[in-house]
Amino acid sequence: MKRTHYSKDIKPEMNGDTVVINGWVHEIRDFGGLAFLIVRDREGLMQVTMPKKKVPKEVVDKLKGLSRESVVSVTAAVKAEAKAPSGFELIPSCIEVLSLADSPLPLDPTGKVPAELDTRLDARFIDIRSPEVTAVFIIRSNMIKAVRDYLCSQGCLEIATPKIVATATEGGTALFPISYFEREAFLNQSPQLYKQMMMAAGMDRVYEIGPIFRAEEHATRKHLNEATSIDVELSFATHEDAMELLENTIAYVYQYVKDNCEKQLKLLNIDLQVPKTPFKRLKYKEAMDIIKNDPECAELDYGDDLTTQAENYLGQAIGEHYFIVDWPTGIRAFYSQSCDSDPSVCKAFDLMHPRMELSSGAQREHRHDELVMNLEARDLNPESFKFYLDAFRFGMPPHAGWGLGAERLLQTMLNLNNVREAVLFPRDRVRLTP
Ligand code: ATP
Ligand code: AMO
Repeated sequence: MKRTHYSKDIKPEMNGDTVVINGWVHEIRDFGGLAFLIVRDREGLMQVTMPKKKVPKEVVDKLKGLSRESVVSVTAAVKAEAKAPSGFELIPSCIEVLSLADSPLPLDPTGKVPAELDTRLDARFIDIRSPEVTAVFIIRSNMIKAVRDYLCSQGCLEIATPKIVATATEGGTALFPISYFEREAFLNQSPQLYKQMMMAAGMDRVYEIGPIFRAEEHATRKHLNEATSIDVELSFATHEDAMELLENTIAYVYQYVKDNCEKQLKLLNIDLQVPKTPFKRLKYKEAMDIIKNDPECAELDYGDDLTTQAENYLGQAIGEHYFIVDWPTGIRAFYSQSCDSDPSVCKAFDLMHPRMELSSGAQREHRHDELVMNLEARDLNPESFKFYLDAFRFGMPPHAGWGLGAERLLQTMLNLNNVREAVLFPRDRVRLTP
């Protein structure tokens, strides 16, 4: 049963070698004298060919009662065969049935019978078996590895911060309360306060890839209630430095996926174009001037946050990744630093993909007294932020950073219709299982 090869590692040149493969029964085709068993593993499909005269009877007999999606281990000889899909077929000397699958199946992983996303998510473990869905998650794994490799290469240390917290950080969305012994606590919306505190701790450049929780009430194609955030914070850095690291991270990830996931991209029919850096920087005011041309955004004024319609209109006008900079101070989080020359504008930015916002960031207010004023201006109580504010009293370097939604990055890279397709087990307004 010990696997010797994944499907992708078997080559026609191995003609005559004996291999052990493990996987699921993707298809059974029995033509009397000749039967084919298509076995699928994580990496692809393999054809097990059984000319009944040449294969021992006890092996052929294993086909009786064998159902699709059963788990098998097959010991077989490799035979180069130009007519087989991968240029080889496997002639079995032993088939072990490790787990017999019930029927009917809740879902067809061969994709021949299409299913709605909801039905797919209900039977997610079997949905993920389909080669296209597996490909999405192989790419996700590569994407996360690329982010780690790149941020490490840029001198960032990986950190882990608490997910059970006492305060909100992102004003716009609601918190999930939990009971924490006799006190009220919340699931974290962002590692914001903690990554900033790591600047006071002297960690200099940090990143975290971790869960964030947001009580978004509505169902959209880009919002999850549990998402993965890629967070970065850099000391002695400006928002310009943070934007540069962000655009380079995006370009690196695209290039890495293009180079390492060729097979998966092909399966998903994606011709991945690595975005060119530097990305366009559009001032919020300039963005508003463009949006004004859209009659559906007529009610939007300077000082408003961008609606989904406005984001879409802008995205179509620009057509590639871009930054929106120079935001009105009033609509950005308290930790953003305003511009010295004009405090009504702040050093915050959003990274946009034509389809949606991918990331937000800013140069932070690192001066204690100004930070307290920012909190008060937003009717937030500095007392609730004492543990955070203390970090600004005993030596806090200037710093900047960003948060990038991993699912949105994957969704836009692979042109997935719904952000739920970028998560194994999405959590939304109605979905708590599986
Ligand atoms: P962020 O979480 O950084 O705010 P976002 O892309 O969700 O990122 P928002 O500013 O929250 O950006 O939202 C942009 C627009 O998306 C909103 O103006 C609103 O039109 C729409 N939107 C945001 N949240 C929801 C939601 N939960 N349901 C429906 N629409 C939403
Ligand atoms: P923000 O609230 O913009 O900023 O979040 C950063 C990024 O996280 C992703 N994201 C989500 N993805 C899916 N579903 C959601 N409900 C969801 N909410 C957020 C988006 C978004 O751009 N503390 C700041 C970051 C910073 O300044 O460093 C923050 O959390 O891709």
